[in-house]
This record gives sequence, C-alpha cells and structure tokens, in this order.
Amino acid sequence: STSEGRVLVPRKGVTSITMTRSLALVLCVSSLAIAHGFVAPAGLRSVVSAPSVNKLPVASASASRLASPLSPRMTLTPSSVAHPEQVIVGSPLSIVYVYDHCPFCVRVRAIFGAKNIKHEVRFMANDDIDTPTKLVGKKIAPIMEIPTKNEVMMESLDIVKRIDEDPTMGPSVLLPGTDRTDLKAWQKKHQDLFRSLQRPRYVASGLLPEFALKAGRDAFVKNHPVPPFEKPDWKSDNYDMATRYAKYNECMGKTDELLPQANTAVEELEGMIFSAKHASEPGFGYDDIELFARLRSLTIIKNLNLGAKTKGYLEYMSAKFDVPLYDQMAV
Ligand SMILES: N[C@@H](CCC(=O)N[C@@H](CS)C(=O)NCC(=O)O)C(=O)O
Repeated sequence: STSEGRVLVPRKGVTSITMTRSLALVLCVSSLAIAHGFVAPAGLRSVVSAPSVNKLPVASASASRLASPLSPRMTLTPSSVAHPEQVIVGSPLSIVYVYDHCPFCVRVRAIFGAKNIKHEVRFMANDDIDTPTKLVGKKIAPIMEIPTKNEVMMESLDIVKRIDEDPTMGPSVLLPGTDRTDLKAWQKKHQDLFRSLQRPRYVASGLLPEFALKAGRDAFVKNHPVPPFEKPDWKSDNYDMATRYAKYNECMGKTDELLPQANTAVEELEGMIFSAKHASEPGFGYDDIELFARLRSLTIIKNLNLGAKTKGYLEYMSAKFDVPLYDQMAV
C-alpha cells in the first residue's frame, strides 16, 4: 500500500476492475459536469483519488466544482494567451502518435499547439508494438504522419523543426535554442529523484491513456526501472513482474522522504526561468519546447511546491502549447 492508499498490482484482477469502474465513474462525473458548464473540457482530469471515488456521489462532485474557483489554467486559455489563427492543412489531418507521459511526445504536441495547427493526437497503448512498427519499423514514440503528403517521421526535434519551418503551416514561431547547460545540469542532477517520484505515479494515476489497460502498465513497468536499478538488469530474468511492481510501490512509499527533496530541487528552477512567456532571455523558442516538455511531468507529483515563477511558466506554456498539465490528477 502507498501513502496515498494506492496499490500497484501486476496481474490480479481486483485492482484492474476497481480502476476500470473508477475511470468509468470519473468519466461520467466529468461529462456531466462539462454538460452543465461547470468544468471546461480540460477539467476532465480533475479527478478524485481511486479509493474515494466510489464514495463520492455525483451531486457532491458537482457542488464542489461550483464552490471552487476556476483554476488559472482554465481562465488563461481563452483570455490571456494569444494563439495564431488556426491552420488546417488538408484532410485527413496530420497525426501525432504519442504516449501522454512522454516528454519527447510533448515536444511534438507543443509545436502543433504553438502554431495552432489542427491535428489528431493518437495515444498508443504502452504495449502497442504494431502501430509504431508499421509506421517506422520499430516501437517508438513520438511519430508524426502527414497523410496528405504520404510522410511519416520520428525524432521529436526533427519533427518540431519540420513543422515550425513549414510555411504552409503558418509562419515559424521558434527562436533557436540557447544551449541551456544550466537546465540540462539541473535535470541530470535530479534525474533519479524525479524518476522515483514520477514513474510510479504515471502508472498509479490510472488515467493516462497509454496505461488504460493492464498490458500497457505492465509494459511500462517492465521497461522503466526505478532507481537505483539499471535497465538491463531490471529487464532481465533476475526479476519478475511482482518484484518490479513491489519496487514501484516502495518508491511510492518513500513519498514523505522524497517530496521534501523535490521541493528543494524545484526551488532552483526559479532562478533559471526568465519569465512565464519564455525561459531564456532572447524570447520564446526551442528552449521552451524542451523545458516545458520536461517540467510538465513534475505536475503528476501531488503536493509538489512549485515556485510562483515555475508554476506561472507551466500554466502559460500549457495554454500556449495546448497540452494540459497533470495538476488535477496528480498522485
Ligand atoms: N530521440 C527520440 C527519443 C524518443 C524516445 O525515447 N521515446 C520513448 C518514449 S518516452 C520510446 O518510445 N521508447 C521505446 C519504448 O517505450 O518502447 C526523440 O526525441 O523522439
């Protein structure tokens, strides 16, 4: 059991059924709320935790929504962030094949959002080998397809460049990257800490599309070690799935120890972000694509104290890139 009362279980049916029911109820509550105008569609993720959802009557969910003010993200979207005119390039639309949690995938979603290019986001299950293999010959995300041009691409930054520089998709919006070694060093320094916090939470949230089914969760847990394990050892026959899930649960159980460390780590970001509208002094560009994609993952960590500047940056970029944060489904 975790400090949040969640358990990650590899194969037993009980948790899966509970999760499925919870998800169904959450979707019902959310769509009801949306239908009544209480919640913007992005608020679909304002979800109560899995153990308590069964106890929550629909009426009280709606009532609490009414009582609480709109989050800044929801009020920012229409009013404060300028979006270019929507671009529609042919039919069928361009498709991005992604996992929601994947920062490389967020880069690609971000450039489509920043240029306001109408596109389709196709979330793959984490164990889906066929879809990516048919497109590019291996299991990888992100992949971008422009059906009208018979074009398929992988490599996130190549895709970002391809889309940013295509004049048929509107004028370029990105300034070159400024080689932010400070941000890269920050990320490297805290990589283990954030892996320990984020990886179990992606799976435990129960709401990321790539983990909707047990097979997707199993594939992720099998392929992504939690520190201090190294990938080859973790994936080897030295461990079975029950052990791997047990290690994920151990990480969740260390929340009280890890969260204060994470709070200290994110304080360092405050001095590295120039403003909500651009992380680097010259202006909005590749640095923001890369930084937002990385920092968005922090928002899956419930009770993480992001500084005002970092929070403002994430909320602004989330609206500009049209990629929602995890705030309201944080675990
Ligand atoms: N250099 C690639 C890296 C992409 C990448 O590593 N994607 C991960 C997902 S976060 C992946 O697909 N790994 C293989 C797998 O999950 O099986 C890019 O920038 O697009």
